[in-house]
Amino acid sequence: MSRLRALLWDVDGTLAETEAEGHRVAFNAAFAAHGLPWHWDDARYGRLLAVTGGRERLLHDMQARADAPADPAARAALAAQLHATKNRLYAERVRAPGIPLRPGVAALIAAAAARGWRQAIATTTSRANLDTLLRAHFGADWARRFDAVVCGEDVARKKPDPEVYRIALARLRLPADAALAIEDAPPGVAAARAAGIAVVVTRSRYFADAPVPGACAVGPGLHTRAGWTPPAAGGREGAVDLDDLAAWHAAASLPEPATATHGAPPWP
Ligand code: XBP
Repeated sequence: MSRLRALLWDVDGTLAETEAEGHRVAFNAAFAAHGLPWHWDDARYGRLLAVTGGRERLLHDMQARADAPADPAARAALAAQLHATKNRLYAERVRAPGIPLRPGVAALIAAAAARGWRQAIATTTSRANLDTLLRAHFGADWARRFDAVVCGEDVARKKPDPEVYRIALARLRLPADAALAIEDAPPGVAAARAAGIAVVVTRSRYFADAPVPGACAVGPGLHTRAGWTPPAAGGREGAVDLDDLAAWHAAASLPEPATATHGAPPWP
């Protein structure tokens, strides 16, 4: 029987496909606004998503650019300016034309609330970007839908480090085996697993085929019970529901939570 009592939601790629037409386009507009001839095409951006956090992504990319400032302080200052501009432009895009929630997400959040499950946000994105996205979909009081909201600013180290998930569990006052993470990207899956939490993966645009070792279920999206591994039981049609999540959670082999020593991030 499943002990599942809480859902821990990733944001970018999981709640909404924010990366390609949201963050990526806003990064490119920020480069132009700062007079830089830089451009992140789709393929490059997909590779850069291995680096979580927009400012960290910028700093990583600058390491390979001869025209980036050589001085570390100047480089950090430029990254901070670009990130601030990107976030402003991202917010404009989220407001109009808007970025929809992925199909099935809103219904599952509502169903979990109706069943009394606790819910948290566990994201590496900035609080302002999260606020803009969820305000657009749930209104100014969006945070009332969640019992904990943990963002990039709340952690010393972003995913794949498990800190964001550990903080979410602590704020929910729940053990790891009472929660299920919903993720789309390998760094997020690794973070949840290292915190001892079972993970369901909804495939997203940039991680359609990425290996996600340890996920207890992998499928095309929460809007459909078709195409999941392992299959959703019972043969009925429709969206993934709470019973599907509970069944996958019950069958998951839960990882031992890693000790709180931080592993090295996947970039220099
Ligand atoms: C996704 C990310 C973020 C966004 C940009 O986070 O890696 O870095 O691409 O966000 P998650 P910021 O999947 O954990 O929601 O610019 O706000 O850092």
